[in-house]
Amino acid sequence: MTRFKGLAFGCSCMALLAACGEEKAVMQDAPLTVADAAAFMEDAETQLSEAGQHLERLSWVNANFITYDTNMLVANADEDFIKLSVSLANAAKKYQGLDMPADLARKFEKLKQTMVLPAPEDAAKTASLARIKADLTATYSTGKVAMEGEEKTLGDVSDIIASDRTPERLLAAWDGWRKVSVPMKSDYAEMVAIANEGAKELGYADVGAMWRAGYDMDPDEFAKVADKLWDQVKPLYTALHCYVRAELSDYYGDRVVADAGPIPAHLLGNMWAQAWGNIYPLVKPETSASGVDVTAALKEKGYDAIKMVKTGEGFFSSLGFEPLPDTFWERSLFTKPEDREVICHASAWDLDGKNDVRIKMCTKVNDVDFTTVHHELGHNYYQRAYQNNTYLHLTGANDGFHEAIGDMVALSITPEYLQKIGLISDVPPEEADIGLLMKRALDKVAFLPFGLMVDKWRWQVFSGELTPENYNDGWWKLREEYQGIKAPNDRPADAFDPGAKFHIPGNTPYMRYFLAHILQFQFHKAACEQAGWEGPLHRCSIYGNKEVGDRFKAMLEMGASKPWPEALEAFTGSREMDGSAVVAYFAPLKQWLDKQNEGRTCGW
Ligand code: X8Z
Ligand code: ZN
Repeated sequence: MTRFKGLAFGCSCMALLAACGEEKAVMQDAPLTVADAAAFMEDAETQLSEAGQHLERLSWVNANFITYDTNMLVANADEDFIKLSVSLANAAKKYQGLDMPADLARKFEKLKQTMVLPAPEDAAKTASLARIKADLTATYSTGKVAMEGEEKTLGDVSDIIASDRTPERLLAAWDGWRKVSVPMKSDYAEMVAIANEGAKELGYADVGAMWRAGYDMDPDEFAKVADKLWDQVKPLYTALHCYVRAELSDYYGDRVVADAGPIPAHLLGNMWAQAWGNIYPLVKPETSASGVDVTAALKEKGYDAIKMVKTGEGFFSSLGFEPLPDTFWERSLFTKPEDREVICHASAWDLDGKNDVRIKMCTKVNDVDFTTVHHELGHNYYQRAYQNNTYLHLTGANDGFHEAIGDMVALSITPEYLQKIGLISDVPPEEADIGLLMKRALDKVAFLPFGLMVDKWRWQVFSGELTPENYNDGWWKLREEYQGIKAPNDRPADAFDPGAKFHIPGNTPYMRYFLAHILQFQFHKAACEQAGWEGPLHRCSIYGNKEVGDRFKAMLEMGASKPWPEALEAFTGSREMDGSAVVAYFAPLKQWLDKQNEGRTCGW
């Protein structure tokens, strides 16, 4: 936690802030200077840091112990944090028009972005916003599905979607989970209205524009960048979709999956059809030698949650990162407690802006969570690496970077690596490559349109293009347009299916994951080039490469102190996010898919 550093004007607490500005006006009546702006900013960062840490600790307790009281406590702390952020962002307006150094000007922009959802300067609306946020998260995280005579958790129904192959049971699990979000809809609409008012007060068209402003470029320009990235990878997705639809049609019959049009969403192995790796056994290439079954290997070698995390730590250590502190092991949550409600959705935390980093996961021993462990640790190593920056720079170069770090490392989990750490004994022959690539594509390529459409939906909600009565239809329109999937049944009039995805009630912007699924391949390709790797990208692992680790660390240490193109350039040599690394990585699979798809009509 950054402590109070002392200021030229000695104004450090919120109550004094207004008085301080007035004092200057009365005493000196002098125009505000850049030095004034810098002093204001330093003080603002100190206050935000202290309030932020308080909110973070309460949120940690709430996420580990969801009760009526912890929900209330977190709502109160959130309310205070929003009030502080809004008052600082509004107070900052008086420095507008000053000719500031670029760095300071950028901090003033960032000062308007410390809240995901801003409130207007109105105490009652701020309190409502904070209460709704806490309620939505709690409703999602404690949601249960009545199925087969018992109360199932999201973890239980997700397991069914992952492994069951009977369409009726899959549908019951899929549909059951979507009942949890029905009561969220009116609160969600109220929250959108309040937050939009807040965004307008800060000078944004709406909350969506505010989110798009977080990328060191014009918000409209960013929307175009996202579309351009999608255009680069769309042919690959379409080929995968075409092949998977044909395989599922063979398996389930064309009464369940037609060989044209969108795929029903309950058959893709994931509750949100966002990553399809779980249906690999149904669609795996027949000609391919058998690949690696990481879930089976983990189970066979007796891995538990802690061993999975230790293995992840080992990878980062091999790149030259310091081991995780003892407090990480003492304070993290690794498995689902039986005696209380927790937020099971995996997350990584930084409690003090220094070394008090933790993860919170309801880890299962399987390949998906093995990857998620690396994902979460990526956040923690990033947080530790940038700790020497000031408050507003204690984050990723952009939010996509933050989500890409651990994923980039996980791309180096190759068969050779698994053999090195003793998880498997034999590395599969080259003929297995198409299978390995297929498994990766099912997770990573299938994710791309989902990663894009979630915030396309929210942007439409925030702009007013979608009104509450159209929330659900608008969601499925985008699901079909981008992912080529459809709801497996008629959706009831009161359905609020977006709310059945954690990040909607949780208000976590989602474009970050789309960007991360582009960036992680860009990072991986650059890392492999730095390592002098000349083989196919999917066989490259940077495990143990300290030189690559040093360059990686240098990018991470920058945090958000520089516009993201500079961070990207520092590691990859490029200043643009670029989908061509995804295309290069999957090129052998694309060729194979195109061959399989010959004679098929692809698209939906
Ligand atoms: O939410 C996450 C992480 C935590 S930041 C587990 N992810 C997205 C999701 O689960 O929907 C990682 C991939 C996409
Ligand atoms: Zn993440």
